[in-house]
Amino acid sequence: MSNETAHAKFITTALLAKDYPQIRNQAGKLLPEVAVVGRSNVGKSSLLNHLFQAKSLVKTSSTPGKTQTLNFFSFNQEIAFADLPGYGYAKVPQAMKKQWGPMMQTYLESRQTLKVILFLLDIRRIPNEEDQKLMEWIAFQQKAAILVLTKMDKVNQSERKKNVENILTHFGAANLHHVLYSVPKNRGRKELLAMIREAIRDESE
Ligand SMILES: Nc1nc2c(ncn2[C@@H]2O[C@H](COP(=O)(O)OP(=O)(O)OP(=O)(O)O)[C@@H](O)[C@H]2O)c(=O)[nH]1
Ligand SMILES: [Mg+2]
Repeated sequence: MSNETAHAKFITTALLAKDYPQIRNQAGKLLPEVAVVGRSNVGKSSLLNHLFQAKSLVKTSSTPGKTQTLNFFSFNQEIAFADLPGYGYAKVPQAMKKQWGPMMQTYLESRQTLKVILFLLDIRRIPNEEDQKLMEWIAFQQKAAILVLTKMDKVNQSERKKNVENILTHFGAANLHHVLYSVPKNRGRKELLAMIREAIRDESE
């Protein structure tokens, strides 16, 4: 576990672009933003709590569809994070499903400070059509993406290796930056923070 201290703060919740916050550091500079995307229940909100070393700053649930709005946070006066609602869960109400596409598209296309997208995928799953489409769209927008394979504690070491290869092949991107993550086993935090910082540096050049 990294000893790096974390000072995370909840900023606000938003649905519409006009309500997105301007998140600045003490010097008044806008913070680069990292968005967390992926299907419902993949562990987006849990990952943010773990990154923040906070127990329940970000609301999580074992029931898919917990996060229904865009939720903004600041981390160490350094990085802003947006926790986004998930997709692909059958039991989520129809009205919410309809809202998801436009809400995501507006955010991903119009958010000026957005630098890096964390794309979460359960390490036990093969990316489906929805996952593929989202990944293609991210590539098309030329956004920096980091693939985070979540819940690595659920598979043994040999499955782990096989699954990672399978997933990368399905995305058709063997060179995609990726990291394995586990909240209960405390794995991946330090690596992911380093990858995020590097990606932000690259985007700012
Ligand atoms: N075993 C294991 N379970 C995890 C891990 N990360 C998250 N979970 C569990 O997965 C479930 C969903 O977690 P959330 O963080 O709420 O998922 P989400 O992606 O934010 O879901 P939505 O808000 O519905 O889109 C919860 O029961 C978590 O405890 C992990 O690394 N390992
Ligand atoms: Mg969530």
